[in-house]
Amino acid sequence: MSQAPEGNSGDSYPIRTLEELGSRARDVLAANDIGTMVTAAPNLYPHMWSWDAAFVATGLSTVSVARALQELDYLVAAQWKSGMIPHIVFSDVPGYFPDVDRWGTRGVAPEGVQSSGICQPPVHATMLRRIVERATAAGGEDARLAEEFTRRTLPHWVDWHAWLRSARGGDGSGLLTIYHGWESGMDNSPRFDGPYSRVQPGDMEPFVRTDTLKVTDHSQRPSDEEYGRYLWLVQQMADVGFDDARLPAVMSFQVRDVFMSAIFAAASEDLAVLAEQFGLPEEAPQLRQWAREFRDGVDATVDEETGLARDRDVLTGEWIGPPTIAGFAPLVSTADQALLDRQLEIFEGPDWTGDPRLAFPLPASTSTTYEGLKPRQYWRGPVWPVMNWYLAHCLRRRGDRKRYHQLCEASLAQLMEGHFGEYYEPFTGEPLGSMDQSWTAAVALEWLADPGNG
Ligand code: 2M8
Repeated sequence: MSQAPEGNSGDSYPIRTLEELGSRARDVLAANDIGTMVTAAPNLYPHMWSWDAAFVATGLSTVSVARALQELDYLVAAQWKSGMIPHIVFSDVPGYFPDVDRWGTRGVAPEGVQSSGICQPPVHATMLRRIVERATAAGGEDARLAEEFTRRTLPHWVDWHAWLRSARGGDGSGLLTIYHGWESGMDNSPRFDGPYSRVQPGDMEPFVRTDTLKVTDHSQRPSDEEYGRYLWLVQQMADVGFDDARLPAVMSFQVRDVFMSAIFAAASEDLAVLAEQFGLPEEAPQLRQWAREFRDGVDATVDEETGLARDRDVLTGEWIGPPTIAGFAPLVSTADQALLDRQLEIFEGPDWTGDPRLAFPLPASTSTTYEGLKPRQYWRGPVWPVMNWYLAHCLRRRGDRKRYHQLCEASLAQLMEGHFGEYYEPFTGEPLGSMDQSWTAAVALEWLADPGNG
């Protein structure tokens, strides 16, 4: 890449040493820290996002365990009475759409909390366990703070999982249902093309997007038509006061999300471990039961032919076909060794990280041989650093340090270009979307703290 992307001075790129990468990553997190929260990105996303905050916290814990815990504390303080942790906790910084007014959650969210009315993938317990392990290994004040925090907040994380299980996963399928693509975190993935094609926006307030003012190459963001559907779903929820019990009857988008379900299974297991360790052992059997139920639910979605896990459209009963990174959900949660082996073979094969055209052997958000691949567009093709680290973390937890280390080397090589992009073009390695994205900086710190070769 010869030119720095918009908004960056570009005079000191790329980065030359790993020390410099670490120091820049810490600078990014410090610059995005507005005191109460580390915003997801400086310009495009000036608020706290639920799963971003969990990844940001684990990255921050390499610098300061106290600051990492503060991040999770701020998020958990926004928990709704139902147990839901909202996908956005708004700061007072203007400029993001849809804002809290458009969400219409005032009076529904807890007093004093400004939030959206949907959720995001529950990576929190997994990241908290990682922070606790780091703090325990460090000992002293870090260990004390982590223990105090975990004992104090455990009931909240358990309520969060209980809400997911009852409001979104109580139908016996072992899969969580989402009512908006934003809940998956993979907003415009081709996973959702079928379900979104059946969402017909009705009358609603006109709106002006702000994301396309910030990412001026609009081909890197979802289309206006997609945004119309996103806003319509927000309105459908607001019309029933975000009442969980009424959503199944009114929502025109309902998908059993296989990747979120795998995250839930893995995080329920992590939460059980924390519960046993920090004073809530009576919750552990229930959490382990949910872990098994959702692990089995995820395994049961695997397509014999492709070897990939699949979402299901609740409203049509159809399986969802496109080969996206969500197809690797079993890498996160399965206990079936034969399935794991098959998934790893596909993961390293020519449709994924073994595609010789790739700039770095890292998984794209959509298979690079898929005819619908859009290599520059958001969740339709680019490589997402946060996903690389999360999948590698899951492999490391299984004892696979070799693959963790390989993914680490490729990821660090990619990140040396120095902009901490939100996502990257798979074939050229060009950073795209927002620059100085917090979770990208956070996972850079994680890779540097444990390259997996020790
Ligand atoms: C993206 O999503 C938001 C909506 O939630 C957006 O496009 O405005 C997604 O990549 C999501 O996964 C992420 O949490 C969020 C903030 O980084 O941005």
